[in-house]
Amino acid sequence: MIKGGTIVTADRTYKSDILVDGDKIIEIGENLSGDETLDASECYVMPGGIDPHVHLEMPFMGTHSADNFEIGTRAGLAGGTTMVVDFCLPEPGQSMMEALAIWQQKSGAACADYSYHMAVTWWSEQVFNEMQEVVDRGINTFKHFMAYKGALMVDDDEMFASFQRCAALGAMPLVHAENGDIVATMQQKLLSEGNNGPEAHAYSRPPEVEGEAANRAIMIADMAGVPLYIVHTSCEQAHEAIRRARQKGMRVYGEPLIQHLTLDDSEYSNPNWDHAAQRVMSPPFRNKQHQDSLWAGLQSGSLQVVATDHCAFTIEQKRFGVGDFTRIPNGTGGLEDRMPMLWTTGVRTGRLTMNEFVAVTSTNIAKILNIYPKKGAILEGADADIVVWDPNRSKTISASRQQSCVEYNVFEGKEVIGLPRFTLTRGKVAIEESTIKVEPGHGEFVGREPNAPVNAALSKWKEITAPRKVERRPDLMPAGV
Ligand code: DUC
Ligand code: ZN
Ligand code: ZN
Repeated sequence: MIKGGTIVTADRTYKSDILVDGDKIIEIGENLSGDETLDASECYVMPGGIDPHVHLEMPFMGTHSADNFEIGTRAGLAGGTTMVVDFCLPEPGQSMMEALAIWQQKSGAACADYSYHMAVTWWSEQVFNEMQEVVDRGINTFKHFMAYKGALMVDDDEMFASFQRCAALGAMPLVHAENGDIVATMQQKLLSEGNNGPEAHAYSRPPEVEGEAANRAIMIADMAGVPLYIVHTSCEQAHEAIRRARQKGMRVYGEPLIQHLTLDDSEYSNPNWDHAAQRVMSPPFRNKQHQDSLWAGLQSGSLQVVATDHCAFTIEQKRFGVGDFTRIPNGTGGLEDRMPMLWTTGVRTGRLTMNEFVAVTSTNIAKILNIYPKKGAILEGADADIVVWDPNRSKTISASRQQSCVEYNVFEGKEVIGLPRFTLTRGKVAIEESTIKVEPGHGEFVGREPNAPVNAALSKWKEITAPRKVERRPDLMPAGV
């Protein structure tokens, strides 16, 4: 029994106790009794966080991200996140089913529940057919990289084909929106001019390349009649495209990262190469104007979700890029810090209400990914993924005390106020203040059903269907042709 707390959901705040049996919430009410009591006095009791965007042990840029599923999910739990969604990445030419088997193996030691998005990294009849099988296995989202030319990137024709396939399957495409051709050109120009440091990473990926790609993906999704989810929305140009599309009635979702909300591009001017390289991720950190735009989007609802893109690399891995910024593995951590950082910089400053905090860290994500109310809810029958949040507990973020295995933290030195007192994963207490009680292997795969087709409402554009050939009068044909 979770006793004496104030329940905060995406739409209500009220005092009540919660009774958990096995892995479910079985009763919500006053004066309940149970065999074991967790004291939630002075605390908010919220649905556990869901991070819809992480890369655990991901093969990428000649190496693999350092935190595996066990470490990553433990870091999540320590910060109040009870579920993660990773990206299954088939190599171009590789079967989706083969890649899925590898990801299933990797996630076996997860401490908390997880799911996958499937990446479309190449296109063929085989991929077209396998997408059905992927949906049958409980994966209803397909990721497309518009950047990383020569590696993961897909072209517009491949995206259009894949988006149409998603529409037919009730699945939703996701895009990493950056114009990969332009990034590659700018990278080469910068290198040829002697700009080889980590600051050039940001110069090669300005907001315009993200805005262009976001607009393009939205138009292609519109033509395919499918909803669209734009991952790591980092700038006003991409946010503007999302706002405009939503105003037209299109179901387009945007996902700012906690890093983009709270860290800016001055990090790349740090005289210490390691400091700057550790912050190299794509898209790069932006200036204050873009950060304000992202906060405004969360407040107004034009952006729906806060994620991390957790993709941690060690100092040694980052140093692969000394002398050539294009070889710095792209990625930063954040899984443990997302909820405390967003509470501190969002709720405590008055930018977000507590209910909005729950929406953007959990409930909206569960709804968009079609796992609500199993996840993302404090309701009888929901999974007991619960965070008992102590708004008065504080700490200074430090790599020396983090769960991630890398030696640094991009939020180093930041003071956060608001931390879990308890984190429960499907009924098990995984975190009790600073004590970690998680069990590797406790996490389970969460299958996600396809969505009901909503194509009709999405687009005014209609493909011309037969008869499409205009019959010409022979007497009006140009003579002699
Ligand atoms: N961006 C990153 O920074 N890392 C992982 C992949 C990505 O798109
Ligand atoms: Zn990405
Ligand atoms: Zn990512």
